[in-house]
Amino acid sequence: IETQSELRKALERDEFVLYYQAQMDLSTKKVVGFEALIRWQHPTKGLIYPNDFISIAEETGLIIPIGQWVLKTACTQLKQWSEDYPGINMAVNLSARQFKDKDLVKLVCDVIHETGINPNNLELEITETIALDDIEYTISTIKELRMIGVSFSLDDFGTGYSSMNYLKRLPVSNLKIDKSFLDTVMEDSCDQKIIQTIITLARNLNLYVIAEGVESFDQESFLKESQCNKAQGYLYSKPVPKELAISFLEKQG
Ligand code: G
Ligand code: G
Ligand code: MN
Ligand code: NA
Repeated sequence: IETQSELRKALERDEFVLYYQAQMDLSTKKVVGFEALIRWQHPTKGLIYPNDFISIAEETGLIIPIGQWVLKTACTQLKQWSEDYPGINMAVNLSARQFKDKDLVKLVCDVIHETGINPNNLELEITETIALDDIEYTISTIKELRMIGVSFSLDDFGTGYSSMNYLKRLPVSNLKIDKSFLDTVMEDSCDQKIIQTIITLARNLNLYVIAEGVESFDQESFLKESQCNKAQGYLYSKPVPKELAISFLEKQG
C-alpha cells in the first residue's frame, strides 16, 4: 500500500501508465474497443497495480488529478488509433469521487475538445454502487454527458444492489457482467442462468452486454449462444501497453 506523498510524487514524475485490454465483438470476433487500466511504473518497485493505490488516491482526493491524467491519456490514445480504426471505442473507469466531482462534465468536454476524439467512441464505467448512491444526481450527470455523445457502462454488474426499478431509470448503455459469474460458469448451472438472465434483462432494456473475465473457449461459446454482445478477458488479451494493444488491431486488418 502506497502513501499519499509517494502518489503525489508519482504524478509529478509522470510514473503512471495506461494498459489497454481488448474488448471483442462476439459475433465478428473482432476487437471493437479497449478498456484503459492504470498502472504505476515505480522506479524501484516495478509495476504497481491499481488495487494497491486507487483507494488511497480516492481517500486523499488525489484521484481527481490522477483521473484527469487517465482521461486525457486514454483520449489522446483513442484519437491516434481512430485515425486508422475509426470505429474503435475506449472505456475509462471512474471512481466514486471522480463521478461526484462537480467539474466532471466540464473535464470530459474539455478533454474531448482538446484531443479531438469522437465522443461517441468514449465510454465511462461506473459501478452499480456508485450509480445508486444518489440516483437523481447520477441520472442528470449521465444525461448531460449523453447529450454530447458519451456513453456509460455499469461495471461489475450483478455484485451490487441495483433493483430493477433503479436500473430502468439509469440512462446507461452497457452492462458489464462481473467476472465472478464467469469464473464458475462452466461448473455452476446457477451462474449460467444468472448470466442468461442478465443478458435477457439487458436486451429488454435496450442495453448492450459485455462479459468480463472470459478465459476459455467454453465460456466464449456459452456467451455466444446466450447472445451476449461483447467479451473481455485473458482469452483474448491481458491488459497490455499501447504498443502491444495496437498490434491486435493491425493483425486483424
Ligand atoms: O487492472 P486491474 O484489474 O488490476 O484493476 C483493478 C481495479 O482498478 C478495477 O476495479 C479497475 O476498475 C480499477 N481501475 C483500473 N484503472 C483505473 C482508473 O484509471 N481509474 C479508476 N478510478 N479505477 C481504475
Ligand atoms: O473492475 P474492473 O472491471 O474495472 O477491473 C477489470 C480488472 O479485471 C482488471 O484489473 C483486469 O486486469 C482484470 N481482468 C480482466 N480480464 C481478466 C480475466 O480474464 N481474468 C482475470 N483473472 N482477471 C481479468
Ligand atoms: Mn472496468
Ligand atoms: Na468490472
